[in-house]
Formats: sequence, C-alpha cells, structure tokens
Amino acid sequence: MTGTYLLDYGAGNVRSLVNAVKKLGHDITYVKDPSDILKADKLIFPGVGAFGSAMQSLHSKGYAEPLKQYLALNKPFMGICVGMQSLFEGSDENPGIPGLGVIPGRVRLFDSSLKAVPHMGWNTARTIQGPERAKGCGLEEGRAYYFVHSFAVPFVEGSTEAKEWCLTTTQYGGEGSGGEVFISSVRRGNIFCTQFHPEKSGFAGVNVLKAFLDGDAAVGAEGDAALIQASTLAPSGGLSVLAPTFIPEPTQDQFTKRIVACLDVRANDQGDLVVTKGDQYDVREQSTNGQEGDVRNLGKPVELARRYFEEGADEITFLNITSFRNCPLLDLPMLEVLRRTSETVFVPLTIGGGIKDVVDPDGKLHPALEVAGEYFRNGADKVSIGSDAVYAAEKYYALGGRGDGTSAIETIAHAYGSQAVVISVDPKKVYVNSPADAPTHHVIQPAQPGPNGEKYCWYQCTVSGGREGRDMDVRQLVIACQALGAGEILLNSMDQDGMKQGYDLTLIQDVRAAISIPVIASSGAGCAQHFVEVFEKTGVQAALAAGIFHRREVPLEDVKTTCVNAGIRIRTIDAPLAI
Ligand code: 1PR
Repeated sequence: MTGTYLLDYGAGNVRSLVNAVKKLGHDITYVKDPSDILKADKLIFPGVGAFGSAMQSLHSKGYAEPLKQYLALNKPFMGICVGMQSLFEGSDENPGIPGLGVIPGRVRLFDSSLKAVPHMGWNTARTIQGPERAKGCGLEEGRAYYFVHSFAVPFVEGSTEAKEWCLTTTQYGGEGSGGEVFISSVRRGNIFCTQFHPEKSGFAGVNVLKAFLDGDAAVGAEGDAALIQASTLAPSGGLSVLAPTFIPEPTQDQFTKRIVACLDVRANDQGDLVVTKGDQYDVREQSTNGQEGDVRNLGKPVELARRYFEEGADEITFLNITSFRNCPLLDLPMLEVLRRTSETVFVPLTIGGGIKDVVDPDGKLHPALEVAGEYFRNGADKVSIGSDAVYAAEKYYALGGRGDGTSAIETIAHAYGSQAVVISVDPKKVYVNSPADAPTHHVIQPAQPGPNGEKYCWYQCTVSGGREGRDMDVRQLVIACQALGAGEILLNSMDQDGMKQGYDLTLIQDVRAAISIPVIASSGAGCAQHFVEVFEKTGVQAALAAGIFHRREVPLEDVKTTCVNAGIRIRTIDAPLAI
C-alpha cells in the first residue's frame, strides 16, 4: 500500500505525532516490514531515545538499507530529533555506532558547564537558506519550537560540513553562559528534518507537519537528488555547495522560560476522576460538622488540559495524587486521560504518580519501566517520579554514592533518555535553632524565621504525597537523582502549595545551585508577578502553577505578558489552527 508511513521502533511516544497527522486529514501506516519503506510516498521517522539504540533498531529490523535507498531516491522524508541525527555520520552519544552517513558531520554533546543540559524547552529557528525556503517547510522565523535533546550537530559559520543541508540554526545559551549554535533543521530536495518536535510545538509545529504532508512530492531540485546520492555513497566529501544567496542575521539565544500548567487528578468520593487542588496538600473542602469535607472538584482533566493548551501553556503535567494506592497496570485511570488529551493537545505532556513497580491482584509484578512504557505509548513525553525517587536516593547513598542499575530512574532513563525522567520533589520545612541541631542535613537560613523564632531550617523529603517524612534533605535527593540519570526536577513545596504567597525562592536557589539539570519551580504562585520574581531571582528554567489557573484567577496570557514586559523571554501564544 502506498501513502504516508511512520518508521517507529517502539522507543517512545509517537501517539501525538500520529494524532496530529490524522487531525490534519491524512492516513498514516506503521512500517512493519523493511519492504514497506520503499512503498511509502512519504516517510516520517520520529527518532526517540538514544542515538545508538535508534541505529541498532534500524539495523536489527532490516530498515537501514531500504531507508538509505529511499533517501537516495529523494523521496519525501521527514526526520524528527534522533530521526534527523541518524542521517549524520555518527554521534558522541554512542561513538562506536555509525549513523547512516547521508549528511556529513557528527552529533556532539552540549557543554553543560554553564547551562542546563538537556536543552529542553522552546527556542526559535533562524533561517540559513532564506526565509522562502523555510516557509515552504511551514517554518516561520521568530516562532518558537519545542526541543528536548542533549546532543546536537554544531553549526560553525564557514566551517560546517553540513552547511549545504542546513535550513535553520538555533542558539542555546548566550554570551557568558556557554552559548552554542546548532543545526535545528536540514533540507535538501525532498529530505527535511527537524531537531525540534513539530508534534509538540503547538500550532506552529502542526503547521510544519501540514506543510510536509500537503507539500508537493516533487519540490526538490533534480540536482539535490544527485547530491543526496553522492553524499550517501561518499559521506565525508564530494559535495558541491549550494551557496546561499541569503545572508542571515547573527543567531541569538532565544531559549524561552516555560510556563507549566499542572493538574492534580484523583477520583472524588463519587468515583469520578476530577482535577483537584490542595492547600498544603490537603485537597478536601473545610468540614463544617467535624466530618471530612468533599474532595475539591475543579474540573475534568482532558477538558482543562485542552483549555490550557489553547491558552498558551508550554507544557502540561498530570499528577495522579492517589498513586500511593496500588493499582493494576491496565487499570491505570491516567492512561485514558493521556490518550484523550494527546488527541487535541500538542505540547509536551508529563505524567506523574505511581511510577514504580506495580503488582496486579494476581501477584504479577510489572517493573516501573513497564509502567512508564505504558504511559509513553499512550501519549506521555515524560514521567515524573516522586516517592520511588526518594527510595532510590536512599539506596544510592547506602551503596556509597552509586546506583545498581535497577531503580526506576536508571531503567527509564536508560531506555527512554534522561529527558523523559522528571523527579517530583515534595519537601517540607523542618525548623531548627542551629545547624548543629540537624548535623546530617543541609541547613539554610529561611527568609522568615520559624513559628518559635527558629532561624534555620532544612527541607525534608517526603513520600506518599507528603504523608511520610524521610531522613533525607532535598539537596541530597536532587544530587542523587541527577547522578542516577534524571533529566529534570519538579520542585514543589508543601509549605507554599496553594497559599498564593509566591514561590519558595530560597529553596529553589539552593536546589539550582546543587545541580545542572533543569528545574521547574512549583507551589505558591498567586499572581503574574510571582513568575517574574522566580525567573529573575533563581534563573529557574520553568515555573508551574495550578490553583490560580484552575480558578481562572490569573489567566495564562497575563502571566506571559507580564513576563515579556519584564524582559523575560517567553513563547508567544500561537494563533490557533483549525484542526
Ligand atoms: O509518589 O511517585 O506516586 O507521585 C505522587 C505525586 O503526586 C507527586 O508528584 C506528588 O507531588 C503529588 N501529590 C501527592 N499528593 C498530593 C496532594 O496535593 N495531596 N500533589 C500531590 C502535589 C503539588 C503540585 C501543585 C503545586 C502548585 N501537588 O502538583 O500542583 O504545588 O500548586 P499551586 O500553584 O496551586 O500552589 P508518587
């Protein structure tokens, strides 16, 4: 059967991509056999996970040779993320494993000494071959697209081997913060690839997919086809240069801060799945007659997520807050929520709560990796681990500062990449009179003294949704989690949660200083200015809020406008596309 095919090797979330293609009115067929590749009129390769495992999968499934033939024929191809990287000669991620060698150059690791790695968030693409050529691919200068990667192909003016292929470049980091310019999309003939994820880049990204799907198969110049053939056969040289007549503006770091909308989800007393919201983690209404109040009901998860997507949220996080209860794997209520959300929401989705080993009623054990895999296949881009991360960190220190490869963090990061593993931290302040009162913990001076005038505190890690405190401070936790392979920290505060008094800046600064992976500030947002404050004072990469969005007290648009007016780079809200 001819048509559009998807080259998927089962390593991550392709549901959003398939949903976006379908929303755009196109059918898509999964490649099941090597012979399917040459049947395709259009082929999409959304590489996920590590470069090495992507290449190994291509070879073990027998896809590598037909894919090279397909590319040499200059048939319409769209590679995404690792799907783009695989076309290069190799990657420092897995130095011993060659790439397809269609495009000259190597994929390199970002320098993390002065900036957070992975490069995770929204950034713009500067056109190299001229805005018209980029426009033909649905790309718009100045629009932000969603990136999530630790490796990229560096672009150095005048010396990049892949320059003839390079359609756009992007800069990550500025002057003084390890700025690096890399190739964010390539195009030659009918081959078009993006380092960013169009299916996660809001309406701007859907537009890129639309251009590929609606585009004319024969747009590529014949000369381009010959060049693709030549470079496929002799990857390191022999390319003639398609000299760009367009002189691009110098690249600038346009990496934006992210605004995340968070939905705490649980079943209410009537058994309906609702978005709820606590004050200091208590999600029940005040009781009047000494009885337990109802679970607060602030809306339906799928509908609220869609609303936040349309209002401009850069990411959406679902937390199943009753996950401390055991639940059979295929009964997980959040799977359906994810499946339905990914039909209409095209920004990254994180799911948390219950990412741990799960035991079915018949005694069958499903490791955390399997649970996470189920979520990825149903539309999640990242999983967030709470309690299990604390247990893994305890084990890490018990082993003398190393993992044993079995924790949820390690197994999921190994299979799906660090960027897919978020650690949700639920700390609570413990006040002390002097650092000597908590000798094994990292003690700091909080902005306000404790209830009995205590001048110091440490931040205690909790598990089971804050119900149990452990003998570990937040700094110990995040350092261990980073070492075990986590890609991001979602930093809540039990003291600030729902209080609308602003984020705990001391806590956030302290965590930021201890690790190099990105941090999402959470808990306490009460007005748009609180977002400005947390970005300016802590340099955090993202800020999350829940209550103020659910209650429509502060519109997302106001948050974004206030940040922009304060000089903070933020993704502007897309004009909706009719899909
Ligand atoms: O331990 O891996 O099963 O994960 C459980 C997850 O559920 C954790 O991520 C934990 O944070 C979350 N959770 C458990 N109980 C609660 C609760 O509220 N009773 N919610 C809970 C945590 C905090 C944030 C909240 C921000 C922003 N909620 O998610 O959205 O504080 O709120 P605000 O802007 O209104 O101040 P596991």
